[in-house]
Amino acid sequence: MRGSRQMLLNLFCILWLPLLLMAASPSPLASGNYPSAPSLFSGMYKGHTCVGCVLVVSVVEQLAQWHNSTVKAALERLCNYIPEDLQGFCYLLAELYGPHLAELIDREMNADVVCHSLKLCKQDTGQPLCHLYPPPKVGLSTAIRKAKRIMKTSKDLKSIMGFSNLCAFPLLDKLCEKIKYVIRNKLPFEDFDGDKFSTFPTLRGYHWRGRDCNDKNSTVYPGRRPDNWDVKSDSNCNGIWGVDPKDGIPYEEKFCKGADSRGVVLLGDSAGAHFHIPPEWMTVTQMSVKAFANLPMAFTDELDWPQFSEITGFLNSTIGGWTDSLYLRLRRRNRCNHRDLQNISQNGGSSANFLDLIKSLSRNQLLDNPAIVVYATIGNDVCNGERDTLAHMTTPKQMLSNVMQALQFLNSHLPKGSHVILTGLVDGRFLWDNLHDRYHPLGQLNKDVTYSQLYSFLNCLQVSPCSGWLTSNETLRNLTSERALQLSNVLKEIARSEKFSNFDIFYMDFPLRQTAAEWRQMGGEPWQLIEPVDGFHPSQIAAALGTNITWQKALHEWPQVLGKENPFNNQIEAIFKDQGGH
Ligand SMILES: [Ca+2]
Ligand SMILES: [Ca+2]
Repeated sequence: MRGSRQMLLNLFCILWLPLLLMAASPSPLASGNYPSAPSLFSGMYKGHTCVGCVLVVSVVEQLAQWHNSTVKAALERLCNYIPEDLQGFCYLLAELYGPHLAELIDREMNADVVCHSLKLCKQDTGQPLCHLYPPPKVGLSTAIRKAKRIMKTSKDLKSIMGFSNLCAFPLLDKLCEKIKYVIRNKLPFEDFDGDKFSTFPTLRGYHWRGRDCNDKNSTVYPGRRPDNWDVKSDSNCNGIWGVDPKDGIPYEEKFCKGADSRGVVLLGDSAGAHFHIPPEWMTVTQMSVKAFANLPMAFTDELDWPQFSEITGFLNSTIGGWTDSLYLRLRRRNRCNHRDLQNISQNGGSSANFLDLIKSLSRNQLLDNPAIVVYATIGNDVCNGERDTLAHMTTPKQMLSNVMQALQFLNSHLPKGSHVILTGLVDGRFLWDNLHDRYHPLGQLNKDVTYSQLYSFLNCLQVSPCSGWLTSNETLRNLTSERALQLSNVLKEIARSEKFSNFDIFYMDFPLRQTAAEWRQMGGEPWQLIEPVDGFHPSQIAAALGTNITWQKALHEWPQVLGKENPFNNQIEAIFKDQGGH
């Protein structure tokens, strides 16, 4: 079972990425028409392909430099670091691009020049040539022309397009359909009883929602009120069931009746899902087999790590920092809440696309416990990669309409006695202010790539996660923050004035300023609160510190949200220790 699951996982990695890229495009998935293979390299994929190429070529170049080896040896070294089942794919790419790469890099062409000459980076008419590194002395376009002359024959490169067409293979087409379904609906890939909870970790499985404890019965899942006090079996997966032989009282009744049990649900974006690209993947001085061991898991979790996140994290962090979360604190407060978590987030989540995302919520108004829903789109309503970024931001009017629709949906799906916390948008000026002159992981070996360079490269390609904040244009950064503040005020006003029958509603600012202040007091530096690879997302440290700030605020200002402290926690732990795992 384990072996076959592992193989499945690896297979996914190969299929997942191209499909995910397609899903990121606004139209094709919605209409059900998938772009044909060549179009993977047109439109919006083009920019990402260029970033991917520059990244990989940089790593290969730096590996050769660091180990004083040939480019061919560096490519082989890179493929050897990658988990075994994926190596075939790596060698295939190496075979395809290796000779060209070697030829170009040996002539001291940098990654920008190499990727332009391989046509994986393209210049749009009337647009500038995009580059990450400082241009070569002869000038970028001259260097690219020269490189193109060196490798006149590029026809064999066309076969790379075949990769995106893997789904045409008869054995893989069913799997591809299933993956598309998972990507589209944000529901677990492996869920035999269809209750939206899974026993499989990734592919929207239990890293995202509490682990199912019986995947053959759709009435057994985390978060429900216990069926007949769980006398015979555990119907809500909190590990508590059976009857106390001393007095004949069911344990659920004894310990959890009237205990104010509740779950936690996050409606969030990439920050809430905890987007993270391990810096070890692109720092040649730290590269090893061990550094890439988590690659299949990371890919099949969409490069998110919800299991360590601020709201729903439940496993000890393996990506630096530590794990602290609203869920862990609620569980500590009341052990009956065990496993009652749902992380309904997606990279790029905004008030508009939440309306679709929210449909994957699992909560039964009649059978389940109330929930605390955290609504947190902290940036995407003002963040986009467009050149006229201001014109593509959510307006306060749209925000009001989007949030109200989401709240109405929640009111018709949440059990009575639930709570909703609206989180304000972040002030992203923090990013430029703290990072722009620091070196990116790719620039550390040769001191040649700063965040400011990375940001302009991404802006040039129109794939920046946020061209309003990740820019040297101070006026634009201020305007973006101004809009973010206006949108936060919409949320604040909704929390103040709107009433719903099944939940009460609260507002809190995104606690970045307090997080930074606390981190300084602990002796840390502000840049450590930002993800090193993307230079955009909150880091593991920021997430864990944020939990405490949110918790303290709730404890002092709205304690009813957190429920009572369960006096039986120790007794429950003592009796059901073995079931306490996640
Ligand atoms: Ca299930
Ligand atoms: Ca139970």
